[in-house]
This record gives sequence, C-alpha cells and structure tokens, in this order.
Amino acid sequence: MTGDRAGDYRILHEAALRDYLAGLPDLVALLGAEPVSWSITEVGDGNLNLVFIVKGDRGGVAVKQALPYVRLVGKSWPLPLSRAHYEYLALSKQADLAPGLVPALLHHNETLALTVMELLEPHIIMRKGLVAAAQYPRFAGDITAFMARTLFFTSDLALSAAEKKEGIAAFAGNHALCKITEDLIFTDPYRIAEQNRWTAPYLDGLAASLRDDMDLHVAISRLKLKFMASPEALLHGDLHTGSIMVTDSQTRVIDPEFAFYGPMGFDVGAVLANLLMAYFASAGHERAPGERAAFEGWVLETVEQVWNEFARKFLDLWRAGAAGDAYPASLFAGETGAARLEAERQAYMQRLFADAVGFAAAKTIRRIFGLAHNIDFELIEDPRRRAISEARAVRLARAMMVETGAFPAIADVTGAARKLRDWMPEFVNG
Ligand code: SR1
Ligand code: MG
Repeated sequence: MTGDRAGDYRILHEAALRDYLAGLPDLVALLGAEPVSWSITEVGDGNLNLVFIVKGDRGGVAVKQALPYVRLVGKSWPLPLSRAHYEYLALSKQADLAPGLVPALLHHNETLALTVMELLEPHIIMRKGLVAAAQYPRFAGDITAFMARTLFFTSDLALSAAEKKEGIAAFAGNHALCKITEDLIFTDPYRIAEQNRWTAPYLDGLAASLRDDMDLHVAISRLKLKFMASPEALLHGDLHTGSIMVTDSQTRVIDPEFAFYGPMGFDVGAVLANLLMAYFASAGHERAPGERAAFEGWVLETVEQVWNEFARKFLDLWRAGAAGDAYPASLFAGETGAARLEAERQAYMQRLFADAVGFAAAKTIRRIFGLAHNIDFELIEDPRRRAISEARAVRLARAMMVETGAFPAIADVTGAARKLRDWMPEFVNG
C-alpha cells in the first residue's frame, strides 16, 4: 500500500496530485485511463487536512493529505505529518474489526502523508444532515456495532497483555494529536486562552463563570487525567458527527487521526454529546413545529439507543468468550463464579457509562467556549437565539460533569435534556 515513488513531502495541489495518481496503475484503472479528464476538487472543510475528490469516467476516489500545520489556524501552529500514519493504521484496524463501517483503503504514502480511499457517495457528513433535521434510521445500529467491536477487541478483555501493550506502543507516538485534545477540550475552555471564543455578549457571563467554577475544574481535571492515563482500548479519538458519513441505509466512520489507546467512554461520550448538541441546536433553526418535534424526538431516542445498544453489544461480545488476560476464566469457575463475573460486567458498564457522561459534557463545553465550534450551533444566524441553544446545552453539560452520579441511566440524560427544551437563560430577561 505504501507508495514507492515518493520523494520528500510536498503539498500536492491539483496538478501535482493528478500526476501522482496517474502513476498508480490500480487507481488509473479505477478512475479511467485519461488523467487529463479527471476532475479534482478540494473539499476539505475540517480543521486539519486537505481532502480532494477525484472523479474520472469510470469512478472516483477521495484523497486526504495531512498538512504540516493546523489548517484552521495556519502555519503558526505546526502539526506532525505522522498523524496520517496513525490514521491509516487505525482505519486498517477498524476495517478488520468493524467491516463495512469505514471507507475502503486504496493507497497510502507515508512520505506524502497521503491516503487514497473509497469515495463515499452519496453519503454526506452526518452533522450537515442533522442541521437539516434529517433522521438516520441505521445510525444507532451501525455506530454501536462500530464502537462495541473496535473498543472490545482492542481491550484487555479480548487481548493478551502482550498484544495489548503492542497496540498501545503502536499508537503512543500520536501524542501531538492527544495534546490538542488535552488542551482544547480539557483545559482551555476553563481558563483565559487566546483561541477561546463564544457567542458574545450573551455568553460572556457563562464563559467567566466557567473560569471560576472550582467544582467544574476538579471534574474536568479528573476527566483529563482519565483521558491521559487510561489506555483501555484503541479509540477513534474524535468521534463527532463530522467524522461520520451517512445515507439512509449506510454509516461510515472516517478521520481517525486522533486514534490512540485511551478510555472507552471518550468515544461513546463523543457520539452522545454530538447528538445532544444537535438536539439543543434544533430550537435555533427555522423549522416547522411538527418537523422540530419529530427531529428532536428522534435525536433523543437515538441517544438512548446509542448507549443501550452499545452496552448490549459490548456485553454480548464479552459473554461470548473473552480471550483476554483480564478476568481469567479460571478465577470464575462454577455457578458462583459465573454470577460474580456477570455482576462485575454490570459494574464495569456502569463505570463506563459514568465516563461517557463526563466526556460527553466535556465535548459539549469545548464546542461552545473553545477554539473549534460546530455548525449545529454556528449556523444559527441570530446570535441571541444561538446563545439560548448553547446555554441549554451548557446547563446540561455542567450537571453531567459535576453531578455525574445523578445520571445513573441514559434516560436520566435524555429526561434532563427534555426538561431544558424550553428553559430560558438569565440573559433573556436580564
Ligand atoms: C486544532 S484541531 C481542532 C479540532 O478539530 C478536530 O476535529 C478535533 O476535534 C480537534 O479538537
Ligand atoms: Mg477530523
């Protein structure tokens, strides 16, 4: 898969990309024999990379190239190209563990930090669909299969200690991407940081309160420590709805460049948080009342399904024959052993749920006060309206982070979200 004609790294814009691809016979066969007639369009709307769609008369591919800096900010923020290596490694692993749920890999060049993948068409970025109030009936089933299988099979429940440590080592070098998360999610929104932004002036008071709230500082710091020091499984590491492409009948998880061995709740929490943000943003978008109610009902139902189906699938895998070095079968023999192990599984899932609740809260707050926002809120043009939606999301997120124990089940999360649907923050009357 690694390209063999690469020189030193260089950014491939249209002409250079055409020449490069024209030298790869398998891709020429896929695209069509006339490179000059291929259309090449840069479509990257993420924060880090270049993404091209290349189409010929026979077919199309997606090409992703890492830039040596953060695209969102520019050359002043350098970022290692090695993230393309970790993304390729993670995609390969995920393709093995969750077949059909990630794009097919067609070519990878380490030197150019470039990967060619199956063109996902007519898939769209799920976040864009959610902003348009679209519902995705396959989503909960697919994303829970993806998470249950990738997390379980890379954990100590499924692997020997040696295999697990090899896995940790293979991704340990991706620390620059982890550092982005450590800073942008777990630190900056709670202190004065140059790159923070929020919907001013409405959220000025809330932003200031985040900086003084010691209960929140303790809670976010515990989550940060868990993120840094709990290599439970291979995470996608950035599993928001912008990293998922969908149609009515298919789901594909993309962009695992933040992959590393971390706490499972981080991935699960990311999915929950992004659905909850879509729920709160819904009130800010122009929608007929019936459409709004149907969409919001579906989103909260999906939040519940995501946790419940994930937990069920994860437990099924564990019960079906865990071959990992954790919980050795020889220690849980007989009926008593089986009963104790089952109780332990339930306790494990309860801890994982609490982690997911906390991480979901952290993911929400960062999108409202940190550097990188999301279009769920950003596309609400009227800032006052946007701030109302954001303040509701933050109110729930603070409770989830500081009083995590008050949310023992997913229905407690959706119930609290429902109660905040028409809640008005102080700035509305003040
Ligand atoms: C500087 S990168 C900002 C964010 O974009 C990615 O999608 C990650 O979420 C990261 O935190
Ligand atoms: Mg991304």
